[in-house]
Order: sequence, then C-alpha cells, then structure tokens
Amino acid sequence: MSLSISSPQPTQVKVSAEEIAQSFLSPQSLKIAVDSILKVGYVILEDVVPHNVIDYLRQKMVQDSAYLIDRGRWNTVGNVMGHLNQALPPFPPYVFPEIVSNVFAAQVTQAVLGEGRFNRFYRSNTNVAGSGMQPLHWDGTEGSLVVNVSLEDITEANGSIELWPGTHLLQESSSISSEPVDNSIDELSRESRREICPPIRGNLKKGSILIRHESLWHRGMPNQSSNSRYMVAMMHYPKGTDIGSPLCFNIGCEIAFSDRVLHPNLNFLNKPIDYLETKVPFLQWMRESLYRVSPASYKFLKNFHKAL
Ligand SMILES: O=C(O)CCC(=O)C(=O)O
Ligand SMILES: [Fe+2]
Repeated sequence: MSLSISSPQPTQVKVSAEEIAQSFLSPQSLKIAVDSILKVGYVILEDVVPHNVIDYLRQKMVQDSAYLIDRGRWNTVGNVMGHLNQALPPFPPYVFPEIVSNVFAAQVTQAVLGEGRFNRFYRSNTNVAGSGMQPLHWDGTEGSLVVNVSLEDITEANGSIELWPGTHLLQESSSISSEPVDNSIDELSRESRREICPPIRGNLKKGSILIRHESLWHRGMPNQSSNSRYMVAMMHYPKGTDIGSPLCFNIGCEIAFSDRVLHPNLNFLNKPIDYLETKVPFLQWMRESLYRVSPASYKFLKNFHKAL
C-alpha cells in the first residue's frame, strides 16, 4: 500500500439525513471512511450519535469522575494527571445501542477488518480541566481500530486528541512505547516525523465518532477549559485476535448488544458491578493514598521498586 499523505485526503464523513434515517452509510461515504483509515490512519464520522443519549450518559459520568478524581486513580498512559481512564456505568439506563453498537462505526470497522470483527473494550478517555500532556504513544499492535465517541464539542481548547497522520504504517515505531517514555529518545523520533508530516488535532463535533488505527501515534493534550472533556473509547479487533475477558454488564442491557458478532464475549450479571472499584485491596489503597498526598514520592518509590 503506498502512502501519499501530502495528497488531499478527506478524513471527515458528513453523514446525510438520509443515511441517518436508514442507519446505513452510502457506498460513497463508506469508501471515504475506509480509504482514510487505510491511508491516514483515522476518519471522523460527523455527528452520528443522538444528543439526548449523550447528555444522559454524560451527566452520570460527571458524577463518577468526581469520585475517581478524588481518589487520584488516573490509570492512564504515562499516568499523567488529568487524563482519567474512566469506567462507564454498566447498567440500565446508561448503556445505549447508539453508542456500544453504533451502526455507522460497525459498518466501517466491518469494511476495514472484515467478517467477525468484535469489540472488547468499553471505557472513557476523560480529559479533566487543567490536565497535562500525555507522552506520545500508540494503543496497541494487534490491528484493532479504536472507536471514540465525543460527548461534547471537542476542540484544542478542551483538549482534542493529537493525531500523527500515516504513522500507523510505520514499521520501526519501536522507539515510541505504550509505557511512559524517556523524553530525549521520544523527542528524536517525534521531531523527525514532524518534518515528514506534522500532527493534527482530532477536533470533533458533539456526537461524532473518530475511528483510528490502534498503532497511530497520538496523545492526550492539555484541557485548558474549565470542564472535563468526555470521549468514549471502544476497540474493534479482527476475528482471530484474543477475545479477552468478558465485558460485564447488568441484566437489562442485553438489547444494546443485539449484534452478537460485534459483541461475542459479554456477561450479564444479576448483582451490582463495582465498576468504579470502590472496594480496593489494602495495599492498593495505601498506594493510592500516597499518590494523592505526594505524587512525587509515589513515583520515586515505584521507580525504586522497579530498579531492585
Ligand atoms: O484522551 C485523549 O485525547 C487520548 C487519550 C489516550 O490516548 C489514552 O489514554 O490512551
Ligand atoms: Fe492512547
């Protein structure tokens, strides 16, 4: 496959009212989406998720992030403060087919990954006001597509994701890792790539879906607004990759997952799911408390432990 990132490449699909009404992308829209993912590494399907669904989910997530932020459990790439890897409520009425089984996203990932692709991830990249910058990274190397849903208008002001066009095609990307990286090494690869093709910002209108190759270089950027920025993240894997442990939901959510090809590994439970991990083992609690009181001491002890 030849890469010509200097040639104009549409990376945005404006889904028409007719396509929305039929829950189906036209062959032309689908082709733009597929070509863009293959050549540039991402595509944006503009405003395809109903806003009432988004608003309902978002208000619950705002409450949940307040709880998680209080515990200092960022759990994100580089453990950068302000980038919260947030679990989503796994019970009715917060699990929506328009999000977990979005027909437009499913159509695109099917066209790129083929029959039998499936989702094995469901969380939010929550970018909290005042956040820092993540290290440049990729999310994986198993050939999956990350499906991000914007729960508000996202621009540079509230920390839109930085994307590095074409980098999913690089073979020798080993100097960038999914772990926190040494800045000097990282900077070298980053700056030489910048000269070939500089990054762009993945600005998204509310209800848009960004589909990006998991190996595309990207990073979470500072949120300079006064509100958290919410972006749901799912990952669609090609058939044959590890199916992973089941995603757990409460009974009553089954209807949102009626496409069993996209969701082959689900567990519907009849008991409360501690999705915010309110009950943590004592040692973890100690670590989190230390992190809250003094992130620097926490990092020092963690590195010290690693070096032993
Ligand atoms: O929130 C973002 O903009 C990106 C976050 C991200 O890439 C990650 O946490 O892996
Ligand atoms: Fe990432």
